[in-house]
Amino acid sequence: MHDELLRAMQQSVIDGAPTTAAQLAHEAIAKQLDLLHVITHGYASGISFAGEQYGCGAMFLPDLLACAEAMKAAMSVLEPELRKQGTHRETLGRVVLGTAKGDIHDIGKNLVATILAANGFEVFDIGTSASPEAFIHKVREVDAQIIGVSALLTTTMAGQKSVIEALDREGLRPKVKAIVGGAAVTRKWAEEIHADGYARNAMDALELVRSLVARAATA
Ligand code: B1M
Repeated sequence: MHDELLRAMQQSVIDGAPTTAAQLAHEAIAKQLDLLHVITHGYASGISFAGEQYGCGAMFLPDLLACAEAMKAAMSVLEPELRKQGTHRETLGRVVLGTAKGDIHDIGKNLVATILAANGFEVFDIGTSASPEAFIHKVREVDAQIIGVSALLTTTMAGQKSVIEALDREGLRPKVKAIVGGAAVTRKWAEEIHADGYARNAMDALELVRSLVARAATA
């Protein structure tokens, strides 16, 4: 599907070119392309390549920052459109979402938030580097059914465990279900920390949240 456009999107991220990245996003909307496909095979593929280059020392942190800026510029065009394309108008459930303490990565978490919101869930995004206390506070405030903790760094995965331990300590489970995800996270890790579910990407997160909420309703 539109290979040339996808390649241009990848390149705009690798080049750290926010204006081009945003222009290409507008082009995708105008052409009525599948925006999730565009994000995954265009921009996210570009940022993964940049991450690999950074990982092997061929790119430095300022370069990676520029790549992230370009990706964010594209996402700021695409995310409102994805929300608009959402079909559900009634609220299916409330989800508190954040990135684990010490972790500032938010591109993937924001995409998960957008997909959930576009599909009928009320999402309370508490941002990045969120402490277990912040998660607990928000869950109580909005009476959420689901809590989602994203982690991109191996060092901040422990923050997911801390949130789950805090939920248990506060007696909020099993009423509140905890899900985890992020590049560093595996299903095995999710099981190890007794999460209620693991999702590999934003669409999997949507299916997982749907099934957890449905199961809770019939329990
Ligand atoms: Co960072 N970074 N970074 N970084 N960065 C990684 C994660 C790294 C793998 C790069 C590398 O070395 N190859 C590496 C981590 C190594 C490790 O721990 N294993 C790394 C590092 C080391 C760092 C710093 C420590 C670098 C430094 O300062 N020396 C630093 C950390 C700062 C901190 O957090 N305290 C840092 C900083 C940055 C930038 C600021 C430059 C930027 C972030 C900008 C931002 O997010 N606002 C950045 C970026 C862009 C990356 C990479 C290249 C791309 C991440 C991304 O946005 N991917 C990343 C390499 C990589 O992942 N390949 C890397 C696109 C996004 C759509 O995918 O986030 O995976 P992702 O989300 C997916 C799924 O994972 C899933 O759904 C999403 C959509 O499908 N998902 C969930 C995510 N959260 C979920 C939650 C769920 C369910 C599914 O339920 C709750």
